[in-house]
Amino acid sequence: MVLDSLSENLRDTLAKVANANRVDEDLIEEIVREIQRALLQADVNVKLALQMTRSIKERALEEEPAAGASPREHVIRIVHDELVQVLGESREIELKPQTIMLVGLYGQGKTTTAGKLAQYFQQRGLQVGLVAADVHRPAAYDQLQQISDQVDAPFYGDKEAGDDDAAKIVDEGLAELRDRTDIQIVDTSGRHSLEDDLIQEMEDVFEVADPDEKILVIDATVGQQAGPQAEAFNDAVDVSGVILTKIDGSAKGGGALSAVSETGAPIVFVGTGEDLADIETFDAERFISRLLGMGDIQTLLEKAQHAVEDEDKAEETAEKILEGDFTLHELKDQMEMLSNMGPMNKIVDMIPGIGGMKQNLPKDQMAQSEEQMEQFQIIMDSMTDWEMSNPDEIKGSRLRRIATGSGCEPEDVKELLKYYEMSQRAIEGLSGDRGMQKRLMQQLDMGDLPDELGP
Ligand SMILES: Nc1nc2c(ncn2[C@@H]2O[C@H](COP(=O)(O)OP(=O)(O)OP(=O)(O)O)[C@@H](O)[C@H]2O)c(=O)[nH]1
Ligand SMILES: [Mg+2]
Repeated sequence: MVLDSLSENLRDTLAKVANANRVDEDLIEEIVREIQRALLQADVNVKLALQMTRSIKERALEEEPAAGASPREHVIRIVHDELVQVLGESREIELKPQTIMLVGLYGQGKTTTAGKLAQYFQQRGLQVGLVAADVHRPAAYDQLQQISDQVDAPFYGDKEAGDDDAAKIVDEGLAELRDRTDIQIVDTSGRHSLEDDLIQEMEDVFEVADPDEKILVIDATVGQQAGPQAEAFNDAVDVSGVILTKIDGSAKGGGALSAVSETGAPIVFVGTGEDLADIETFDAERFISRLLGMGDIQTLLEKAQHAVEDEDKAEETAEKILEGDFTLHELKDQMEMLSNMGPMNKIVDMIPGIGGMKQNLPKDQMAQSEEQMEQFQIIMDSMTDWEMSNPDEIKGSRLRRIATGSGCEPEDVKELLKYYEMSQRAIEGLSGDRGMQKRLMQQLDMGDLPDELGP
């Protein structure tokens, strides 16, 4: 994964959001601070990092979540959007016959990238030829020739070429390769800085080559400095795209990416290693999703969602019980919540705060077997809403109908009703205990006791 530490930091931050009980200003403050720190560590420009985190904060606190989105999903979505926006529009180099020229300063990865691109297009069914227009270093010729052997692509160059021969070689090379290949990639020489003679050489070569793409290759390890470099080249020769290389070996990749995006020059590929296969098209949306591990975050959110739903339901049930509203509905809710939790005598644990009171409950109640609980659930499924709310009215023909409907004996229905009554009595017993209630309310974070529960 590219930009490992930025990715890790952002993922950790978002995991915090996904696992949070509630999204409030404190949490937003905290995550915004952490995102800021992560961005600065990745060498993202201070101003840009501040702007972005301010925007995240504002949006997280002011915007309404989209329909169906939880507050946590909302925040994660905003962080994602803002990061994508920083990386700006992306551009894809078309898969079509064309001439591509690579330019850039010394040692940025041009020659390696020429080989990577050749392989990339070959794998997509296009014939590719390579032209060695770096006439200043004899070793450059050998390097590209070796790469062309490696990818089995036609190659044109002149080992004996002199310092002024770049345009001539490009002219000859393209004349030869355009007949035999779909895509011609021209590798040019680098310089230590963007001096007049480099600009002149680029312009001369562009003139004879008339390239479809003028691609600037920049080493991402320079971080933010990639911005001014892209700008200078763009001013001088109007590049059509940027390839950021060595994004694998740099903690500063975030700075390079954002700084280049700010210049408006679209990033078209990123180089992610020394191998010829280590190149990836650059799509801001996809890149950020991967950086943030959106798949992981999605899973986290789903898990957190379930936890909260259970929690909300438990709270709701406990609230109803405290208000003296304990019908078969509440009993069933509890049973369902517990269905994956093993022995059903844990049912009392589900009423938060009461778990410790188990010893006060009738022994019989604890003894109910799981099998019986399952049967109880089936019986309750055969009841109408009204019956669930009015268990005291279940008798006679009504009771027999429920038994038949759930495929059991009237005795079993009576068992359920007995179990319900016992549970209700136990809860009524607890309702008289104000200290117990208070602990319960605190545990549920429902504030003070409502009046009707006062002494
Ligand atoms: N880790 C890593 N190394 C890379 C990447 N791209 C290029 N390199 C390495 O960077 C070094 C320079 O690459 P070159 O392709 O020779 O660079 P260049 O721009 O052609 O250099 P000059 O022709 O001398 O101007 C080589 O050691 C490459 O292996 C990349 O994406 N990741
Ligand atoms: Mg080179």
